[in-house]
Formats: sequence, structure tokens, C-alpha cells
Amino acid sequence: MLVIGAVLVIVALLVVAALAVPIQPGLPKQTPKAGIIMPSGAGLDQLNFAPSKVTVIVGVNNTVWTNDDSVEHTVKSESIPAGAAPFASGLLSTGQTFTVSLTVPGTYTYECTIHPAWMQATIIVVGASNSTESGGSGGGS
Ligand SMILES: [Cu+2]
Repeated sequence: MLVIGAVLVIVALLVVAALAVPIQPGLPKQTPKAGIIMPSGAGLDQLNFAPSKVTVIVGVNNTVWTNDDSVEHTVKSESIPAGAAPFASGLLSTGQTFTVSLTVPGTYTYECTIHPAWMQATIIVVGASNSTESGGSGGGS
């Protein structure tokens, strides 16, 4: 009996561990990370934060900026929901990235502090209840 009990505990732990894996890479419906690029040649009258408006899911998504431009840029929050933490990247050189986990739903605006007149963009963070359509596959194979 003790052996069976131990086996059951081990199986239960394995199931819990499998369910605890937070993100399945390559999941088609919801992107686990929102990738935002500062494209090469970012400038006035051009796309600068691309995309300039993204929607991410609270508790699931991180937001990652990558500077693909040849000059430095920054990411700094401007207007954020009540209770959310402000963020600021500092200088990002070519190829550098900056990652933020947004844990409070709402609308965030941010800018590049070097080019605030024209490098501005928006992130909308929605609650997890808006993203349940993909459902759980139950894992395993
Ligand atoms: Cu900039």
C-alpha cells in the first residue's frame, strides 16, 4: 500500500509540474511575448516603434523591445494605469533589447526619450479572461 501511495504522489507531482509550464512556444493564437522593433531608419514620418500599438495579455505576455536601428533609442513609460510600475530602459544600442512584464491591465503609452516628438507608442494590457479561447490541451502526447 505504501508503495502505491508513493507512486501516486510522484505521478501527481509530475502532472503538477507539467501544468506549471507557463508558455508553449509557437502557440499560434496568443503570442507569449509582444515584440516591438525600433526599425532601421526610424524617424519622423516613418514607422518608429513597430508595431506602434500592441495588445498583450496580463500574466502571460512580456513585452520586448529590440533596437534594430543604427542609433540609440530608449523606452520610457509615459502614461500608465493606476498601480502599474513605470519602466525605463536607459540607452539601447543597436541590437540591444529591453523586456518588461506588464502586470496591471490598462493602457500604457511610452516614448523614446531621445526622440519624444515622434517616437511614441501604445501598449494595451488586457485581463486573462479575454484570452481563454485557446483552452488547455491537457498536455502530454
Ligand atoms: Cu529614439
